[in-house]
Formats: sequence, structure tokens, C-alpha cells
Amino acid sequence: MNIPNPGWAYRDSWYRRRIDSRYSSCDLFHPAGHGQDPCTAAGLCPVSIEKVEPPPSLIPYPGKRLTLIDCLGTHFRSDMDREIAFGLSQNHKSIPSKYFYDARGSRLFDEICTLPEYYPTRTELEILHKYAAFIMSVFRGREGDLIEIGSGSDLKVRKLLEAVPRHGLRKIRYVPMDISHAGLVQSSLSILRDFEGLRICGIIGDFTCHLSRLPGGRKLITFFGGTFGNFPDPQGIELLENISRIMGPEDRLLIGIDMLKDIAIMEAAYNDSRGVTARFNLNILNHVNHGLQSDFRLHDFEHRAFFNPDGEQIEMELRARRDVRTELRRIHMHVHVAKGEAIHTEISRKFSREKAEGLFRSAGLSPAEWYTDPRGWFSLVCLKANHSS
Ligand code: SAH
Ligand code: AVI
Repeated sequence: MNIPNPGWAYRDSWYRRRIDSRYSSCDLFHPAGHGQDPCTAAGLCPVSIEKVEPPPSLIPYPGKRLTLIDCLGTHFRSDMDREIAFGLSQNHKSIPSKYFYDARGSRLFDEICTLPEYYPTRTELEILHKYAAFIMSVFRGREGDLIEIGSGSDLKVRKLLEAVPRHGLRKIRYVPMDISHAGLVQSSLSILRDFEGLRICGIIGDFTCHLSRLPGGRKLITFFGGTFGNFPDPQGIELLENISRIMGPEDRLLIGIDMLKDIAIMEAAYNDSRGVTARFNLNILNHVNHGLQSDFRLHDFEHRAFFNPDGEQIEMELRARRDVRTELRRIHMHVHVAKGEAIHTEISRKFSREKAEGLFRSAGLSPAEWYTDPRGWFSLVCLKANHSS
């Protein structure tokens, strides 16, 4: 089933039924008509919420174990208009990788994570499995927030939560933040079901601009999957600086980074034999078509992913098989992609330890712990903010 993103999930009857029938302790905030600032109620910084529209049957919810807050609101559409128009009007065309993650894109990414060629997920899980109890000891049985930015599916946070004794779960609030509305709701509900006593405050937001909306108390911030590697140096450093600004002396940032390795292994991870990564890459055009009312035909493009040794990164693009012309009708913009021309969609950086440490340092962060797998393919780094030490 396709749940359009964002903001439509609750209007979908299948989805509504699923929430109604399985979860009663759920609180969805509606900006208008409640006379209450939802963020204040949830212990978060004030924010205007413009779009969550739960059907009347979802309110009220005793227990209030799940709160959902929408920071994207109507801005999502105008930001998407502006960013897509900018990217497609450049000499080297591009679409920002965050637009991979509509409901279908999020599902395709989950499928990528199960592929034999896509080593990052299982390697990161292996590391988490080994060190979860140690990582979660930062809470030392005290109250705090376990924040996950770019949370996606719940695979990884489960490993951390499973390492917490049952009574400890009551002291923790899980705060996932993701741009994908459907993905965030689905994973929040699944965690809510399986971890009794845990409270969840899901934030539908963009971590490049909504970090200040995160709660201010004691926290462990997690940024899994190597998503940090989807940013070039300047944006990556800026993102880390923004994270470090909201960290207190005892707070930690646990960040996943994919390490440099044999080129054939890295390239195979982005050119899987079942073609799931190709579908994931091409699906970004579906998202653009839906959002900006265009008519890109997916079969007019070919998925390409290769390692660029200069940037030490995998680059993904969509190469036009023929001359393509379409109009982004929502913003009255005509686009021409010439045969053979590429639309760049993603970089996925692969790090040496020295390179990563340099970036962390530039952002005012330093490693407190460095966890890796026996082959050194992936690293989970626990960082503290220098300003607060
Ligand atoms: N953390 C998960 C998912 C990684 S996929 C894992 O390790 O498997 C990247 C996730 O980040 C997706 O769920 C996507 O929706 C989200 N994402 C990408 N760009 C984002 C942005 N700018 N703000 C918030 N979430 C974003
Ligand atoms: C989310 N991110 C870390 C993934 C990656 O490996 O860069 C996205 C992805 N792109 C293709 N496959 C997976």
C-alpha cells in the first residue's frame, strides 16, 4: 500500500484502522483547535505545527505514550519546490537525496538493508549488538532522551532498547526525527508495541533545520546508517556543529560512518543484483512527479553508481537514455535533460579514521569511544562536545 508523504497517513483508512485497532495509548497533536502548545506539552521547544490531521476517532488517548509532532507542515511543499527547481536548473543537474524518502522510498531503503551486497546495515547492527549495553550506560539508570535523527526503520534503536532492563525503559523517552512521515509513524508504533513503559515523541522534521526543536535535557543522540556520509564536508560539518550546540556536558552523539574499503565491495553495495538500489534511485523521480506535477518516465533513465576516488565517495545518478522534456507544472518550470546527461542524486562518503576525526574536530566534537567490526568496515563513534567538557 502506498501511503503518500507527508501528512496523509491518517486519512488513509487502512492505516487508521491499524492504529485504532492495535494502539490505544497514542496522542496525536493537532495544531488548530486544541488551544494548547503541543511542544510545550511534550517538553519541547515551542514550534508551530501546521499539518497533523488525526481523525476524531484518534482523540483522546489515555496514557499518552506516543506523541507525534509535525515540524514540516506546509513548508515541506514550498521547500521541495525551491530545492528541486534549483537542482534541475543547474548545469550539473541534481535532486537532493532527502527526496528519496517518500513512503515507497522508505520501504525500498528497508529492502536495501536486507540485501547481501549492502554490508553497512548488518555490520552496524553487529557492532551495536556487541556494545549496546555499554552505550546505553550513559543514562546510568537516570531519566533522559534517546534521540534518533534520520531514524527510518526501527532496526537499530531496537538493539539499544533491548539492552535496557525493563524498569529502565520507563525513564527513557525515545525521540525519533525523520522527514518521512509514513516511515516515522510506522516505526514509532512498532517500538511502542514492543517496549512496554517506553514513551515516544516522534518528530516529523528535517534535521538540517529543525534540530533546535529537540528536547533540551539529558540525551544520547544517535545518527545511524552512515547518513552523515550523504553530506559533503561543509554541510556535514555544519550539521555536526548544530548537533554539538544542543549537547550538554554529559550528552553524547553516537554516529555511524562507513569506512573506506575495497572498491569492488563498495560499488557492489550500490549496484545490487536484484536491482533494488536502482528502483530506489529511480523512485526519486516518482516523488518529484507527485510533488511538482511533472511526468518524468522512469524507464527514460538508467541507474548509475560508482566510486569516485577523488571525493572518496560513491556517487549515484540517473542518466537519461534519451532526450527528456517535462514541465514541473506546479511551479511552471520546463526541464530538458539531454540524452546521456545525468541527474546527480546522492553521494555516500567512505571515511578513513583520520578524515572522520578531522571533520569531528572541525565541528567541535571529539571521540569518547570508537567502536568497529573486526574488518573495520563500519564505525560507530561516540562523540562529546568540546564546548561543554
Ligand atoms: N537510520 C536508518 C535510516 C537511514 S536512511 C538506518 O540506519 O537504517 C536515511 C533516513 O534519514 C531516512 O529515513 C530518511 O527519511 C531520513 N532523512 C534523510 N534526510 C533527512 C533530513 N534532511 N531530515 C530528516 N530525515 C532525513
Ligand atoms: C542512508 N544512506 C546512508 C544510504 C547510503 O548508503 O548512502 C542510502 C543509500 N543509497 C543507496 N543505497 C543506500
